Amino acid sequence: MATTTPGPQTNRLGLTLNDYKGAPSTLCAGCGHDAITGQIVRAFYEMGVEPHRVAKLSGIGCSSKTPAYFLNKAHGFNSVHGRMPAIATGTMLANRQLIAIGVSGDGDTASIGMGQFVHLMRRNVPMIYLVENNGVYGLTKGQFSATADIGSTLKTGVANDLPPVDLCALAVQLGASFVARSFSGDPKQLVALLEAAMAHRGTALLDVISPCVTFNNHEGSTKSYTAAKELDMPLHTLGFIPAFSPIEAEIVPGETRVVDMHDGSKVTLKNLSRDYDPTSRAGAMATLMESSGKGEFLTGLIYVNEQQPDFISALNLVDEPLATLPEAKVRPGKDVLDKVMESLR
Ligand SMILES: Cc1ncc(C[n+]2csc(CCOP(=O)(O)OP(=O)(O)O)c2C)c(N)n1
Ligand code: SF4
Repeated sequence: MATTTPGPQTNRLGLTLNDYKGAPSTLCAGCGHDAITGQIVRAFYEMGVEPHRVAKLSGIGCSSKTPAYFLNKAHGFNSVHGRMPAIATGTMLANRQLIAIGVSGDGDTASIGMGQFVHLMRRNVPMIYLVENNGVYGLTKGQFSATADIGSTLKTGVANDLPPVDLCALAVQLGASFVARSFSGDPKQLVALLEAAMAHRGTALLDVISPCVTFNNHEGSTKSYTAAKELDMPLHTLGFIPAFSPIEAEIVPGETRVVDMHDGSKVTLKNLSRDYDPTSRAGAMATLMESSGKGEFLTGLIYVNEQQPDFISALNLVDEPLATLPEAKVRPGKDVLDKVMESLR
């Protein structure tokens, strides 16, 4: 009797997981960044996003190389070190129909790119901003970055004595409307957060601890794989229900909190030990301060605000993306610009 081999699984667009993959990675074997890439591929596949609707953006660093390893058919721009936010802002202003994902490193964001990061967060530019946070500059061979914890040591034994920048606390303070922290070694949580970030309209910051196995995975590092696993304190177990899934799935009995996303999707948060409300900005700040004081590393959805207008709505732009707007409709029009130029001769 003839047997049929089952075909590859497909998502709601009829695409396979392979359709969301990129070039083979050239990073060190075991790098946390590659684990994150795998979850980005899965999240876009599960959400059934058309790859050509995605804009991948990055700066410079091992982390900033990773957009080459997912979504081959998406648009991509690899910018100068720390300058990805300006490019991302321009991209989204020109074409709001794109889904933007920026991948950065802790050096790229918290050191050279800090000024750009600050303004992207306060503008609430609609995009996913993912920091692959390993506490060091991986590409330039392991110097401390600004997110390294006090007392953390380099491979050589040199200790860091400067206080770390907490990117989540900074993002909440600056006005980002979705702030989460995760770990490259927790695929289930990371996929749920990525999917929720995709459904969110505004800046979704994902600060993901991603151990650098070559320069920051030794005893004495607080961002090694073992340390992250030991210190990790999940705020809640997370589930994400996209708007296209059956709605019954949302009703889970017990101490469950459901956050409604603007597109009808739901994030369900099942509290573990603490009663946590991710919609309170002051509560998010207090929780972050408390956990860093205790040396814990909190993961989960820390803050979300679905009401805050994103940068494009705040600017009151026309519905049609600027990228497709015919010249006749652009203001100031050509005749006005010609007159201005003439007056400057
Ligand atoms: C303007 C500029 N300054 C410095 C560098 C050198 N440089 C390249 S990558 C990098 C840091 C990368 O660290 P991080 O963003 O944490 O990414 P990782 O490699 O750890 O993923 C630096 C300082 C550069 N390329 N350009
Ligand atoms: S140097 Fe570190 S961050 Fe860079 S690829 Fe290797 S393990 Fe990853």
